[in-house]
Amino acid sequence: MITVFGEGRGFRVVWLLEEMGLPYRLRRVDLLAGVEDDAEFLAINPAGFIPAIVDGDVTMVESIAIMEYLMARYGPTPLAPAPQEADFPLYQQFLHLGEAGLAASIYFVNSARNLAPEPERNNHTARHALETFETRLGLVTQRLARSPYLAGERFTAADISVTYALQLARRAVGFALGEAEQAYVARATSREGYKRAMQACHDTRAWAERAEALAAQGA
Ligand SMILES: N[C@@H](CCC(=O)N[C@@H](CS)C(=O)NCC(=O)O)C(=O)O
Repeated sequence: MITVFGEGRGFRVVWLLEEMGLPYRLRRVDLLAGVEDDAEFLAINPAGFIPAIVDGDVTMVESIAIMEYLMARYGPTPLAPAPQEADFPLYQQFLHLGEAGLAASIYFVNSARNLAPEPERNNHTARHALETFETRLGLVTQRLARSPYLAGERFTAADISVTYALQLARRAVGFALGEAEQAYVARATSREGYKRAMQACHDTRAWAERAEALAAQGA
């Protein structure tokens, strides 16, 4: 049985597991309360960040690497185009851009805007991180003008990676997505696998509801 430690980017892993129909257990990790006293989790990831997985004698961190591991070990799956398929290069590109270009950048914008002391909020690094997010998002927008999903005609794990990043941007910093990105997120999140993942991930669901309520107040 695969155990997923923590939501956050762990939502990507849960979504993938739901799409693949693999059994798993979700173990809550409360980052807000702090993980100092969570000895079981620290034994899995001494660096203290989420997500992590345990699968038999395999322990891993990094959401994209975990997804690649699961698809390689328990595939083949249509979520991962094979290297000889035409969709493969852009699949690889957007699978990684979803974390390295998008989520990692907006994560630090959130940290600056919502967690830093007031005088440190508007700083060079936070502005640079936002610009990085926006330039990478431009590649997503360009691609969506040509195909419904990032690798091509079919939904893949690259869409799980990028959809999570776009939701993070919207929920954490109120980033206004364009029409094409909004339609894309609606398309990806109408999947049954996404809905099951949202049912399983209580913290993510509560976070999404809070963000929607805040957005409605601002509207
Ligand atoms: N690149 C990593 C990012 C992991 C990450 O930063 N996770 C956040 C929550 S989603 C976290 O644990 N932050 C607390 C920390 O880094 O100590 C991944 O994709 O898994």
